[in-house]
Amino acid sequence: MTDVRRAYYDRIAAHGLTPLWEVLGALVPPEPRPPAVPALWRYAELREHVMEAGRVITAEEAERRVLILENPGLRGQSCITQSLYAGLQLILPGEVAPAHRHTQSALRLVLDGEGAYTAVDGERTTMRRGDFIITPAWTFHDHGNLGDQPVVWLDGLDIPTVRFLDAGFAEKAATQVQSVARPEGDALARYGANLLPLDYAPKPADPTKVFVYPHEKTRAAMQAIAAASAPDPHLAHKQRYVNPATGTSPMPTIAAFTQAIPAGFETRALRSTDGTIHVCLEGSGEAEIAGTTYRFAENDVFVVPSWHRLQLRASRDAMLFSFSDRPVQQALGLWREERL
Ligand code: 1HN
Repeated sequence: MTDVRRAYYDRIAAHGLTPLWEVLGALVPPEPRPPAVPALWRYAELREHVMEAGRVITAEEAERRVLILENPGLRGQSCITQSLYAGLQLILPGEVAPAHRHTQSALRLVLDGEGAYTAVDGERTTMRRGDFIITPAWTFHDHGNLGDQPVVWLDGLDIPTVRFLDAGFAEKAATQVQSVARPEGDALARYGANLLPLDYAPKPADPTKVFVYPHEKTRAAMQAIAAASAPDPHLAHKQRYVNPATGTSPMPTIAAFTQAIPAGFETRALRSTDGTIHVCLEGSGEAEIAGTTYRFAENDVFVVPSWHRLQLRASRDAMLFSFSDRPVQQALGLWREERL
């Protein structure tokens, strides 16, 4: 840079000004250049460290005893992509994670152990492996473990999105454990059985009142689909979780998907602008992300950043759960996908 320019930049800096032409290329890149990098977390290697958290702090003291899955390209920022947060939460027998609410939306995917519950706005649901559970924005939620095993699940939240918008609010509930207002299964019966109350008229961005998507049902549906049709070249068998009352994503900021890949099948490369977190629920295989191969097995988590090519191969019949910020991008007209 010339001395004339340098001196000029220094002078205007004192007035809160800086030249666009020095940063234009980085501000408006020809295609996404996410700072997040591809990464995989092997549950078999993490499990002992997660259990150790149970000896270091109680759930009550921690409020939420979670180890954050921090993207290696975004260390110190508590996120797995620029828009999403993910972590592994542990709750030990007899513990409670106290009731609170916040404007951040959360999902849980149950990975290990049984006997815990999550309560959302006065209704509990027993957490079983593979269950997809949501706590929409501003709903009170607490967790408890009435069983005799440690229970671990993956949390996914839109924390970085809400932080970016400076729209975060949070508060603790008056009591640690919410009183039970409705029996278990009530929301599924009212809103998740191809039936709706007559006076229920949700707005398009309202989260679903169905706050648990039992794995048993998802698995049965995916097996029926896989048995009835050839896999799609790019997706194998992939379905999106929906708000059954509107057909939109369960929560306005996070989309979630289930995917079945038959043993021996390899998907063609695909890339999309929504950086996506994947969890292997069943089986095993490989994810080739922008040319690097990651082997995955049960409970492993891997992240595919925006616009990175993904190819999936199953060595044993695989079932993957995944989530991303796709509904945000679609609402803003930004989402793109390329099938190669
Ligand atoms: C939260 O409320 C939970 O409810 C988990 O289990 C992780 C991370 C940041 C902020 C709130 C939960 C969270 C969280």
